[in-house]
Amino acid sequence: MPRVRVEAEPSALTVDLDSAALLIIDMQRDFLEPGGFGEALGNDVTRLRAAVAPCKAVLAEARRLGVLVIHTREGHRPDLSDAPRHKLERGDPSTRIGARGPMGRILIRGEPGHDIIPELYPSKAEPVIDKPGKGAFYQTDLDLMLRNRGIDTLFVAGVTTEVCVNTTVREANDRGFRCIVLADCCASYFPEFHDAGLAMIKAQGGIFGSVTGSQNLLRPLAAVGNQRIA
Ligand code: C5J
Repeated sequence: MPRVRVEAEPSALTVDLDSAALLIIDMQRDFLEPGGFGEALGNDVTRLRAAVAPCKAVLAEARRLGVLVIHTREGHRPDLSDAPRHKLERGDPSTRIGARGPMGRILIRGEPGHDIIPELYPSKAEPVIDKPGKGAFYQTDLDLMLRNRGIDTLFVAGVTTEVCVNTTVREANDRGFRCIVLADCCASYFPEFHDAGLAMIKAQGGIFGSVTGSQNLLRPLAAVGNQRIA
């Protein structure tokens, strides 16, 4: 597969699409829709919607070009045995993790709210990583999966920018993966945390990774598609 040049901050990068993957983090109903975990914590979940359309566009291009796509979901076993006590004790008891809500038990695997939003629903071929923590590498087989497929670069999208996206990027960086975070494909309940989360990644010469807008990836991907069709 071809290489593409991606304009990014702090500097442009060349990416071999054979060794790149699109990682879409926690685009779950529990975070993006009313009645889920995000709202239970007092957040305005509509703030996350801005990331959906750009994510959808990048997902479509990745699928078209055969770039590996991996989705993640944050959540816990129904018996809560994989959830630390301090996490379970957060918030009002009637809306905590495991409590019943309009989309089933909050942040519990197998419940409607835990699943990925219909707009970005994984295809059968796309691995879905169920993670008990914020980071997608913690207690999952993501690292193994990426290494088995020879992946060294991750295009990162999802929610929320400063929590699961940032944690995953930091984990990935320590494990030797190059991260290119797609700014408009990420979102936060707190716009200032979104901005700060991205700033922290790209500061100091890209201490955790690079940041760019989805258009800066879509443009070179579209050009690849045209060359291949011609
Ligand atoms: C949060 C996440 N915010 N996916 N999870 O609790 O960022």
